[in-house]
Amino acid sequence: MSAIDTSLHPSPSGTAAALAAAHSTPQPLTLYGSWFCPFVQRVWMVLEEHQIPYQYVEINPYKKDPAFLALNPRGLVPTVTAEVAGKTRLLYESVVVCEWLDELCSSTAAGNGLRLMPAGEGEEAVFERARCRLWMDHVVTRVVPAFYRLLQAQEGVAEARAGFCAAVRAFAKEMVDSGSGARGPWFLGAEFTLVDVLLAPWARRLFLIDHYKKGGVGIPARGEGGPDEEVWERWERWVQAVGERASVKATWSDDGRYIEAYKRYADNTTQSEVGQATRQGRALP
Ligand SMILES: N[C@@H](CCC(=O)N[C@@H](CS)C(=O)NCC(=O)O)C(=O)O
Repeated sequence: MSAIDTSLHPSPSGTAAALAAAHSTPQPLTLYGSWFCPFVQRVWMVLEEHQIPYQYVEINPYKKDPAFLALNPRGLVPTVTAEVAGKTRLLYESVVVCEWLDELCSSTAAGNGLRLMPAGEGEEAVFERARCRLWMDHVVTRVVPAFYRLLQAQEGVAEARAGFCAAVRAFAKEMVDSGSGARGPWFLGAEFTLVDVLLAPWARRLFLIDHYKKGGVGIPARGEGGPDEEVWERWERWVQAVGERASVKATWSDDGRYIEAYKRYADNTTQSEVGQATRQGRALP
């Protein structure tokens, strides 16, 4: 398709460029990614959190190279290959890959022993893991689609903004209601988990909506949250912590590059699968 987004910068910039360069030599584990892609950033963050060896290979998923399609028939990044215990493994879909890598890395000697899901036995721990999965699902099925609906909206911006804010508010309210804020900024308070990882790339991209959409994201400023003041303060605290997280910073290119890359989303001409699904009111790929 000629309108496909192939005009993107071919490689990461800023801190992500340095990180990609530091991970350019072949390793048993390879992440095929694109610097601009938030789904890739999830997986890249998990690798950085665990500090295990990996190779980062930049590709343009819009070009649908046959060699890439042979790895991932869906033709999407992130895609990961790994040699594990003498077997060649291949997986795609960012949530699946994040969960797989978190379990794999936490059990390998090369890792730093981190676990990005609450550990432990017993009903309480089992429930806490399930609650995390519920809010991971909320991010995937509610917040992320609403982000694209708002970014791509040409008409009905106010409605799209209200939809996005409602999805974010539900996430922030869960953090308030669970009392996690007393322990730390993350969804669970002190521990950084996959719930945070799954939403962080879009939180970091909120400035694109402020840049492109008149009226911006629409989250009330401090002191203007009315009855939801506590909820929006909790959200702000979480967003700020995301911006300061080392794995978020390390995988981030220059702001200006994202502004260029997301222009096609903002004017709703992108031919990406996510963009087309949003335009057609379908579930995201
Ligand atoms: N559900 C997938 C979505 C991945 C995705 O849409 N990646 C984009 C880049 S941000 C892509 O590869 N797009 C290629 C295309 O739209 O043709 C995941 O979570 O990994």
